[in-house]
Amino acid sequence: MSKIEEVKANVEKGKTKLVPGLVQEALDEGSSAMDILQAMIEAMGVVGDKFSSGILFVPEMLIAAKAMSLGVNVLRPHLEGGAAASLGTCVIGTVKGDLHDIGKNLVSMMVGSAGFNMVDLGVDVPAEKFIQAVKDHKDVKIVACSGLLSTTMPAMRETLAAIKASGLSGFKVMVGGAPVTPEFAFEIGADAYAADAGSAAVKAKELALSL
Ligand code: B1M
Repeated sequence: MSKIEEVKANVEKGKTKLVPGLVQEALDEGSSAMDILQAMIEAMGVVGDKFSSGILFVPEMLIAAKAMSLGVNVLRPHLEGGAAASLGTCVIGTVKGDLHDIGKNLVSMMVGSAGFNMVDLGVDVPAEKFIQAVKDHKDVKIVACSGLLSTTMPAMRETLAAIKASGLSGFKVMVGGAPVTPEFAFEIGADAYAADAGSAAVKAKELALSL
């Protein structure tokens, strides 16, 4: 089994003590940070499928998520681009009712690397908190909303409606997350949709430069 396959297998099993060391060993062997990240994302896909099939339960999902987060911490310096922050501020959060944060954290890391100051509101973020953050921070150019549950897509819609109703301007809104589609993004009035963290960074930069 290659080191990357070991990383994947141990994220799936939620081996929190082993994963950081294996990620480091994979890097030391010359694997790219993006390939290791991709393997961990695939592992979470397997965990999700096993959850859907009733083979795994919430505690196992939680521990696999913890293992992945620890692995991402090891990758972080290799993924971050280190651009001088000059594109403005990006407010990011996972919408109300939704506790998933791994994808949001990856998006935050990549968008930050593209040159934004990140204001991360965390998970389960109500619309008012997004709005308050725009008011509280200077130079907000992007509001980024993540959602992983089909049941929290209405919260994403409500968040965008509340932002629009607030009358605040001078920034663009980007949405993403597994159940979100470009069609849904368009329907709820988002300025952009991104499928993954890398394209979110590209999109955020494009949006900020278009303002
Ligand atoms: Co949850 N969960 N979960 N879960 N969980 C999913 C999402 C699920 C698909 C599993 C399944 O059934 N197959 C399913 C949702 C089904 C649906 O809605 N259609 C599900 C469910 C049902 C639930 C609970 C309801 C389970 C329960 O309690 N009965 C519950 C809900 C809790 C809540 O939020 N209120 C729940 C809980 C949890 C844990 C807390 C145990 C844990 C999360 C821990 C954490 O995040 N710290 C968890 C996990 C780990 C998962 C899976 C297994 C993995 C998610 C993940 O981290 N993926 C997930 C199954 C899966 O994804 N296949 C599942 C890796 C991550 C890198 O990918 O988050 O998709 P992702 O992010 C990507 C893109 O989506 C995109 O870029 C990222 C990186 O490339 N992206 C954006 C994300 N945000 C973006 C924003 C952007 C742009 C792109 O712009 C702003």
